[in-house]
Amino acid sequence: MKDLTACATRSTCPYCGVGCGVLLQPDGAGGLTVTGDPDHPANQGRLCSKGSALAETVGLSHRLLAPRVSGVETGWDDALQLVADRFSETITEHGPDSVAFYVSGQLLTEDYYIANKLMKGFIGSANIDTNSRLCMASTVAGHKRAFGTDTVPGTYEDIDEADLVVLVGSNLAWCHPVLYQRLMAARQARGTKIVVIDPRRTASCDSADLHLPLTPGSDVALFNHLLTQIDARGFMGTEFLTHTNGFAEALASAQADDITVTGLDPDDIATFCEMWTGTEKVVTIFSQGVNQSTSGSDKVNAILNCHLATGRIGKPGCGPLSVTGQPNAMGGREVGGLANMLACHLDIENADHRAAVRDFWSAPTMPETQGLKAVDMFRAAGDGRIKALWVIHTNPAVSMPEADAVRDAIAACPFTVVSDITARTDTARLADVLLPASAWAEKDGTVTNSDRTISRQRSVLPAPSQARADWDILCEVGRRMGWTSAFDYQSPAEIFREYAVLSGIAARFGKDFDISGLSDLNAAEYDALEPTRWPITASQQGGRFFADRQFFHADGKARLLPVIWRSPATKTEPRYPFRLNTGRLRDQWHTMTRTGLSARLSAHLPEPFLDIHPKDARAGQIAAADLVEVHSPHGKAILRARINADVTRGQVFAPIHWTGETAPSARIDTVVAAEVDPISGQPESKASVVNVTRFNAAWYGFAVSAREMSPTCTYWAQSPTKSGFRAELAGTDPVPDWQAAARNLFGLPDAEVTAVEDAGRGVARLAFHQNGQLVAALFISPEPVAVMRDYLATLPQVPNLGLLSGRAPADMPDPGPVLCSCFDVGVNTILTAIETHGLMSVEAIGEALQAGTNCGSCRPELAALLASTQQKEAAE
Ligand SMILES: Nc1nc2c(c(=O)[nH]1)N[C@H]1C(S)=C(S)[C@@H](COP(=O)(O)OP(=O)(O)OC[C@H]3O[C@@H](n4cnc5c(=O)[nH]c(N)nc54)[C@H](O)[C@@H]3O)O[C@H]1N2
Ligand SMILES: Nc1nc2c(c(=O)[nH]1)N[C@H]1C(S)=C(S)[C@@H](COP(=O)(O)OP(=O)(O)OC[C@H]3O[C@@H](n4cnc5c(=O)[nH]c(N)nc54)[C@H](O)[C@@H]3O)O[C@H]1N2
Ligand code: SF4
Ligand SMILES: [Mo]
Repeated sequence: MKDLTACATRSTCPYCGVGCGVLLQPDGAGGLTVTGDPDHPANQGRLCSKGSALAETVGLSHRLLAPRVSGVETGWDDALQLVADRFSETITEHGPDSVAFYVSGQLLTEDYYIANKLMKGFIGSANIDTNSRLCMASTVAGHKRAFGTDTVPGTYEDIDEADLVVLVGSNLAWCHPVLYQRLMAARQARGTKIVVIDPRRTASCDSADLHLPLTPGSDVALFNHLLTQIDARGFMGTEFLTHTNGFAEALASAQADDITVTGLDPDDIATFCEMWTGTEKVVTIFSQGVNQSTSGSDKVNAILNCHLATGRIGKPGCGPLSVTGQPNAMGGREVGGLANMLACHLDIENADHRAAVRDFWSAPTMPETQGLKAVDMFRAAGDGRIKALWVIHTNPAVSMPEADAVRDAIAACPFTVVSDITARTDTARLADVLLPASAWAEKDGTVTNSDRTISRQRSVLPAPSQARADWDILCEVGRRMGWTSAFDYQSPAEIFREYAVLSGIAARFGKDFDISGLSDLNAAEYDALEPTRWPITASQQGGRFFADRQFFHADGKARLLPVIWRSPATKTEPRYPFRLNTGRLRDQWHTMTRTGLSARLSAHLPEPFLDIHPKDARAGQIAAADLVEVHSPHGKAILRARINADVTRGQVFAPIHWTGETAPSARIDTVVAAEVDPISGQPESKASVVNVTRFNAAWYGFAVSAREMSPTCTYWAQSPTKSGFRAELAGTDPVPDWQAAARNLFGLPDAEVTAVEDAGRGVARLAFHQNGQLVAALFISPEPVAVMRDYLATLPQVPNLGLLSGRAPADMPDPGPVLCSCFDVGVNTILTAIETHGLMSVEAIGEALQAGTNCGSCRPELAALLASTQQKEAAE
């Protein structure tokens, strides 16, 4: 094999906050080869399924290539002038707080710095918030309350060295897969114990020693109970506690709390407390099951209390570790992207901090109070207070709670600008001005991952057509609004240097974020910057916070917070008897604008679904593969029922990824209530109350096509396959002429058709051919369609005439849904191999089929499949 490292460019994966290093090698034809960077400290060469499939997402088929005003392509000059003029006019007429930016934890630090500088320093409003409000805000609030600033004390090496790792509200196996692989390696090497705290059984539970399926939202009660057990086991009175305040109050509050609200088995609780108190090296990893809650900040502090009470912080192998979601969620926190922060962890409401930043920027004005947080920002757009809005690198019409109201608010806003790489998003479709941004592999800048490591993202492909970098677009608008010198940057390196200097000023206020050691980087040094953990000063690089027991409150001490359990904001009632949990799938990234382009990634779970417990399904007369309607006071969604006991009774789970582009009736945030944590403003995305009823379809359909389809029926979900597209369909109205309907669906007015129809039974099967090749097929039935989908999905574009049975021929078995996306191995293939070859381990499956031997993301599922077949055998 050719040595890639010699000629490849080192960069960073644009998906999750693990921040894996990648080696990129352009193929000269617009494509790329992507491999893991063996020298990057985050991943040491590993990549997950999403990272491994990056090359499949860089094509230009969906790209936005020119600015559009009211849907019509224009040049940059007109578009930028319009944006600058409309923002300036709105500010003149209605004041700076009548405009807002809604940005993203996927922006590069340099983009983010400019957006923040423009809004807070020059426009003079703090109305810039970010999708990190939906993601990290509770952690930021919890860290600030406990430590005095938003410091992440843990590092990835702590995972390697821990003896107990507790995953709280984190499906690490699917959402931070390379960290999970690090955890698996540590477990192999030192027998690390793993506890998963999650109301739902997830892939991360497959290797756990203990799974605590607590009642949604009850984490505070569990960690409060742990604090009482820490006290009972005589940990208190240690020297470490002299470096903290608030212990007595926190303990009193913990003692007043009620562990029974967790609904957990008392023996399991006792086991957990024994494991936690009995192990010195404990790392508690937490994510959205903690943050996305109306008691998210309290959940964070309940966890931090236990680490502070035992001094298990600031030491190797110990500590709380909030894993960040987006590639630059951490960078955004550092750069002040949230409406309640200034750059470099300075506070907007502190007059001295404001003055320092204002002087540094030579800013004409500076807001004195916090701006609108995400939920309030879109409410203000909806009721007319925000009159000009710029959305950059995020898709709020899908990802915000009460998404229909958000969509309406964006549509109602008099002037909306959207910067994206594609026009095919729910939000981009609402824009007055749509600006083409250059994409990941075309951009230069930096990102910070979950353990404070700053890595370079390097451009290896030219920006196509008129696409421009986000920082560049923002600077142009700043200059056209009259602030010529403040936004006169030539390169990301120049922006980064300015930011590094500002961090040195922030450090004088006793702040932790200090990268002043990088203030003098020249262009070549910036280009060559190695992954580096902050702080980076003249005298210090990386290192560990709190090892010296110095915290960032004025008295230098950490604070334990008295917290007490509160139930989620919305309460179940007879009309809404279920609690809706939402989250992520292994192979999709958020609203799918990139991962959704990969046939391989889309094959893992190609359709939106709702997990429901078998007893609840039976009570609702919901059968396997039925469609269900999920209702709440805010909207409704239609999803495929998956009946299983991964969720407990009374709870249902749906993935977040489907949109108006891919499955319009399955936008799950339409039903999620916009209830927020009172301290962090983070929405409770995982605990809305809903009702679930069977969706009474008049007909169900399954279609495959060589070309993208244009479905119009009540329910549809379309995804790419290797040979075209597949779609699930359902409708409430009878269709009189299936042939005509199919021709519209496929855009095939003239193709040859073969049809088997039985109007009486409501069954129709149609195949369309052109030049002897199958181009499309449609299967209709009054019940959920039973055909071999994964076999049929391979057929378009090959000569085939005998497919209308919907069954694979005996010599071509149906592979089943893809489990290993790297080697395209389906569940049925794996099951057959397990049975015929008597395979007993994940390694044996790998040897037989290659499955699980590349990125390893599917290994938890392979293990689960093995376990289920072994259980079945034992029962027989
Ligand atoms: N494959 C993939 N990976 C991703 C992403 C992606 O889109 N796809 N997105 C990235 C981003 S931005 C983020 S923020 C992270 C999110 O990473 P995670 O937070 O790990 O992912 P989620 O699936 O949102 O939620 C985690 C778990 O919280 C559980 N949960 C729900 N309610 C509660 C509760 O009350 N208590 C507890 N303890 N648990 C609860 C859910 O059942 C779920 O399994 O993933 C990142 N990585
Ligand atoms: N119910 C529920 N809702 C949730 C969550 C949940 O768990 N449950 N999780 C929340 C969380 S944690 C998050 S982080 C959000 C994520 O939600 P979003 O941020 O809305 O989702 P993305 O799909 O990541 O949106 C990124 C957009 O940026 C575009 N883009 C890609 N590259 C570039 C670029 O270089 N420049 C520009 N300008 N645009 C680009 C993409 O095409 C896409 O449209 O969802 C939140 N919503
Ligand atoms: S774990 Fe996967 S998605 Fe996350 S940074 Fe690494 S390769 Fe990218
Ligand atoms: Mo996130």
